Amino acid sequence: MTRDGVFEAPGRINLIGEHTDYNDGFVLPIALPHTVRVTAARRDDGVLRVASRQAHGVAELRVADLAPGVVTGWAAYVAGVVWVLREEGHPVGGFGLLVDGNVPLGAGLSSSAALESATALAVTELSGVDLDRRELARIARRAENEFVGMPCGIMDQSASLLARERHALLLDTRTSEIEHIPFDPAASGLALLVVDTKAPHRLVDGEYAARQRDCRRAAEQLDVPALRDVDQADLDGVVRDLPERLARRVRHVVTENQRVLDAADLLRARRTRELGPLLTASHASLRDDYEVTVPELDVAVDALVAAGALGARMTGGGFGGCVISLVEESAVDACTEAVRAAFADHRFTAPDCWTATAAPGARRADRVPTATA
Ligand code: GAF
Repeated sequence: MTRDGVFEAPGRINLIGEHTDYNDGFVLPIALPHTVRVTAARRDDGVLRVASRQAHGVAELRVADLAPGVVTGWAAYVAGVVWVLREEGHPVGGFGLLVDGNVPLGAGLSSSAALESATALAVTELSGVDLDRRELARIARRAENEFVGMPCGIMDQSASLLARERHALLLDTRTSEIEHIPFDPAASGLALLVVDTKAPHRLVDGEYAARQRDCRRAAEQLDVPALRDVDQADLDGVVRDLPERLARRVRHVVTENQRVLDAADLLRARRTRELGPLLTASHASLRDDYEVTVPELDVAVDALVAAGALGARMTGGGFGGCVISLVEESAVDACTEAVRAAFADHRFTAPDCWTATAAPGARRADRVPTATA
C-alpha cells in the first residue's frame, strides 16, 4: 500500500433523465474529459489538510473533530467524504490533499461530485480500504447530503465513478443496476455541443429541495413508494385528483423516465440521430411541468433547434448552467453562431460553446497512462 498518489475524477453531462434520480428513476449521463485531480498523501498526525489551486486558503483540522457544519465551502466536499468513511467504521486517518481541476465551476457540470469522487478514490486506496465503485458513489452522495447539506440524488457521483469512455451510463437508481451503452456521436457524423449559458444559479438549493418535497407529497397522495411506480399508460387518470402543480411534477418525472428508456433503446440500436426529439421534449417538460429552466436555457435551446440542431435540452439541476445539443458535425459552427447571436440580442452574458466526448470515469492518474483532460 503506497502512502501517496494522484487521483482524478470527471465532471458529467446528463444526456437525459433529469430530476429522476431522487424518484427511484433512470438517468443516462456521460463523463466529461474535464476532471478534478487530487494529489494525496497519508499523514501520521491525524490532521486533514486541504488546499486547492483554484481557491484561496487552506483548511486544516483533526479528522477526529470532523462533523457536519465544522467545515464549509469547497473543502466540505473533501472533509465530508473522510467524515462518512470514518462514520462507517473505515480506518481512515490524516491526509494532505491538493486539489486541482478544469471542470468549469458553477456550470452545473458536477465539479463537486468530481471532487468527492476523486477524494473517495484517493483516501480509500491509500488507506487500504477496498470498496467497489457503487459503494464509493453512495459514500460521496452521503457526504454531500449530510456533511455539505445538499440533498442531491446519486446520479453525479455515479457518473464520475462508473462511466466509461465512449459510453453513456444507464443507471437504475432504484436497483443500482448499470449498463454501459456505446455513445460516440462522431462515429455517426454528429457532435454533442455544450452551451455554458453562464446564467447565475438562482435559488438553486431551495428550489431543488422544493421539487423533492413536491415529488414526495405526490407519491404519498398517489400511495406509491416513489414516482417511478406511477404507470405512464394511465397518467392523466392517475394525476386527475392531484393539485395542478403536483400533477405537472408527476407528469415530468413519469414521461422523463420513459424518455430515458427510449433513448437507451435508440443508442443500443446505434440510432443516435433519433435522440434529438427526445432531448427537446425533455427540455419542454423541464420548462413547463417541472419549472427548473431560466430564460438563458430556453433561449439557447430555441436558437439551437431553429439553427438546425437535431435536439437540445438543459442538463443538470437547472436554474442556470448548461444546455446540450445533438448536431450534425457540419452544423456545429452555425449552431454556435446562432446561440451567440441570440444571447447578444437578449443582452445575456456571452456563452461558452464547446463539443464534448464521453470520457472515462475516475482513476488513479500516476500509474496508468490516461487520455489527457
Ligand atoms: C443535480 C443533482 F445533484 C442530481 O442528483 C440530479 O438530481 C440533478 O440535479 C437533476 O437531474 O445535479
